[in-house]
Amino acid sequence: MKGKYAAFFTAAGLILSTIFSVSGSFTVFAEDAEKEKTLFESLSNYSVSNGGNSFKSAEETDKLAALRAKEIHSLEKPSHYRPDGTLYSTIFRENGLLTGYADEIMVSGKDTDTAEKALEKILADESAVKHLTNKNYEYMAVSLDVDTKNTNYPYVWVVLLSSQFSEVHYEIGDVNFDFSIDSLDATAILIDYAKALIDEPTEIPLSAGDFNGDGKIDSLDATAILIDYAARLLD
Ligand SMILES: [Ca+2]
Ligand SMILES: [Ca+2]
Repeated sequence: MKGKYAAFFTAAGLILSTIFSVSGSFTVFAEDAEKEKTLFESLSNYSVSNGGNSFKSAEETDKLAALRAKEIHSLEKPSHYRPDGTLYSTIFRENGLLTGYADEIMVSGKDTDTAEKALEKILADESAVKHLTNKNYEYMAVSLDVDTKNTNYPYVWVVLLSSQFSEVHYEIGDVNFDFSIDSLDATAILIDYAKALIDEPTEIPLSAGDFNGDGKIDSLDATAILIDYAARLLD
């Protein structure tokens, strides 16, 4: 599942939004919520008109899109890779959602302040359009994050597409998500750690692989998992 169709644009125009409501750690701007709704409907209509699904929305995936938009703003430049170095799709597992297919469309820049402008950029992107009409995707979540202090890209739009999902709970250490913590997880951690050492993209989110809780994933986590696993075998 690739998502390499990032689009970055320049121009000018900032909009001040009014604070609408605050739920949990999210500040929702009324004006932004309207824009998200507009883009959601436009993309869903586009999909239906071109043989794709009429998208459903879900609170669970809406939350993930909002998280991703914030994450993108925390980076030096927009990326489908998360701050922990893993691809966007790990946000599903990390938040206890299991889904067969997922994709992320991202639009960011100085001029993408309206749903219409975001739509135009998305529809100009062939691979984004291909994903929009892919029948594997049933759910769509749209999030706009505005950070006026970010002069390079104050506007970040994230469109998360996913298939049917179910809620799951993974224990820390179960990095291959098979509901068991064993030598397979230790091996996966070592492979991921080796990739990190040579600056290759990693696959295990920190939330899943930091078994010893020291804030990083390395061979110590693999060792700790093996010791824990061996102790359980001997019990
Ligand atoms: Ca496992
Ligand atoms: Ca660790």
